[in-house]
Amino acid sequence: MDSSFKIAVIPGDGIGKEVIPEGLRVLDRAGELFGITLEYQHIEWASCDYYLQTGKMMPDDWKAQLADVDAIYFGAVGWPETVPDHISLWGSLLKFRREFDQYINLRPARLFDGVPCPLAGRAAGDIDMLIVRENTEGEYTAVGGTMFEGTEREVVMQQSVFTRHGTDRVLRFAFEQARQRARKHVTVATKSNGVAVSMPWWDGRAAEMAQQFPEVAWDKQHIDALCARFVLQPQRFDVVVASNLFGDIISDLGPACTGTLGLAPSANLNPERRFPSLFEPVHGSAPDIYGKNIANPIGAIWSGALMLDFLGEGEGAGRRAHDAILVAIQKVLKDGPRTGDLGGKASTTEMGQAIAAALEA
Ligand code: GGG
Repeated sequence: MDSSFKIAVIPGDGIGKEVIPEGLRVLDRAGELFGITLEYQHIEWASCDYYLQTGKMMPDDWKAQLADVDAIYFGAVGWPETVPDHISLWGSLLKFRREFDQYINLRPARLFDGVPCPLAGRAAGDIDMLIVRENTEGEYTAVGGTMFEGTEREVVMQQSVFTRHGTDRVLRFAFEQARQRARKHVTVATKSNGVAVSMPWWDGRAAEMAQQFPEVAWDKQHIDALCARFVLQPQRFDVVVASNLFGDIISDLGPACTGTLGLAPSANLNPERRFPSLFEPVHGSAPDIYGKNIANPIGAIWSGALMLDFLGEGEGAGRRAHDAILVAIQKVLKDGPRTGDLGGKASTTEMGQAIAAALEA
């Protein structure tokens, strides 16, 4: 296996600039321990600061600048005080996802020992789910428009776009993931009673896909009932697959049920590796806590572990480094320093240092 990789490092906005250095600290230590060489290309664009200087979120030649990177390690985007959120998001993160065809957004949520769970009576291990979010189409389209703006006759329209190709590939990926997991179960999150064209169609695509995976059990649930069950019976869920918007919502709710969004990682994948994949914590830029060095860096650190695993194609040094980072995170969550979202007083830096120190080959 190749064990030398070039990574574009994009901290972005707000606490992205605080958690990414801790992620790099842990990646560097993992690199030393497992013989993985990481070369970083540090990038300041894809941030609202860059937008304020240039009027764009990214330079015109952004793709050329990323031509030889193996992956992108990303912090957060958004600074609504100065740049409207839809401009910063569509000008950076969504461009990466769409133009690099990162059609899978993988978002695990797990309840760890030592993390106060907001749900009564839950213990470590009770929640272990993998949310698979469709990442390039669905409700996230720029297809629509307004008429009679600013008048009483104002009309606003926005289309959702679901393609057979796009839906089948995310469903297939979810079933493949489930096949490799102990419980081998997929839940398809839709809303086929209310959204009466596209969602029954999604359910039908899922039923057809399920026939190719007889060893995987599956069900479909309306998104509203599913959200209630996330809170009341989270142990029911194994792999959950959803459209872009539904997936975004439940991948905040899932980690919130495991104690804090600060833990949640994500991998925006182009599984065929035709383009670089992007790894980022699920949380955003959190302007309310930025500048205090109190953000939880675990979402970023875990995302770094997912990156090594993906680069190593799920085996060898990459897989071992991933597993070791997860063990180090668990050790620190159990006995080590903790940030405010976990009920402690540790800084972002202290958490990062503790996880790097706990890492063992
Ligand atoms: N690190 C993730 C991040 O910056 N998220 C900003 C955001 O609002 N994302 C919306 C989305 O993922 O669809």
